[in-house]
Amino acid sequence: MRGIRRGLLCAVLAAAAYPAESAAATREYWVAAVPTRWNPVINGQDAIHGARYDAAATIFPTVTYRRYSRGFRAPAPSAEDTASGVGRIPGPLLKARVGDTLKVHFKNLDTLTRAPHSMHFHGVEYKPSSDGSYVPGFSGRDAEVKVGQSVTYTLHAGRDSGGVWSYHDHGPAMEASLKGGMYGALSILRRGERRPDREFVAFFTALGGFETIDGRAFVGNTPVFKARVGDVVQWDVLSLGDEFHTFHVHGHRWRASSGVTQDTRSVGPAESWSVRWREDAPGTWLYHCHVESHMMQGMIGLYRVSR
Ligand SMILES: [Cu+2]
Repeated sequence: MRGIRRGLLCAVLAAAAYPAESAAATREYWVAAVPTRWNPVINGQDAIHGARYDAAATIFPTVTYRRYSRGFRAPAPSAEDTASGVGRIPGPLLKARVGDTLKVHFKNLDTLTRAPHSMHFHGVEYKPSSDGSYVPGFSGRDAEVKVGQSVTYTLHAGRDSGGVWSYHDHGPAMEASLKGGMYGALSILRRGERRPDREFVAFFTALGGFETIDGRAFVGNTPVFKARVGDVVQWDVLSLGDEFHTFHVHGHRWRASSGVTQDTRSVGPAESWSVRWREDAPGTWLYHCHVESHMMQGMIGLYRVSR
């Protein structure tokens, strides 16, 4: 009897922690703005062209979003914290399904610049008090969270919210924050849509004097995305900043919503989209921005498909 009760209790707790994918749920995240030191060229080289970079010249202090456990008790382990596998740019990948309510608790721990910060989310429904955008004389504390303070943004994944969206600082220091990597992705499944076997976040931005994917420049520093033949893979492609990029993957094609087959698609500032395919091409492939100067300045990486 005790065993059965304990089993039931476990089932109830598991259901609370991991709501069924089909039922509308409230999903809570704890995210803080935290200082870090970032190196876009962490291995010190552009492997394709043989150029070397001195870490003293490429490392810089910055502030990024970091995932925390419930109640901001502790930073999340890095495996949960990073969307890309290469570090804290972009910030944590927030996930939801159409119909869900998201409660994102944000705390400003920026002891580096001590600027007020915020989180502003694309693609979802919210009241102005969860907009997170600084408008002098109009916006509230959601738009300028001071160091040591926190707010909660309440967002709803509406019927038209399915897809991938960016979130970013929209406080008074927004321009510097975006240049420093304070952004992340929000991935929302449509009704009845299954989660892919692999989800890759590729965030295209200029950062620290380089053209970066997920804050890193050049093969060997940018994420090495991995899949197996048969996997349904989803690429979440996003961009912020001042430039347009063209996402290209070697050896693969996908069907655009227009019905046209593509192997390259552009993404501009604050645009975002995802593509899916079932993997059938084993090998080591390149993915990159096809704006040539961007590719030369770092926007290129590896995609490994095993059998
Ligand atoms: Cu580009």
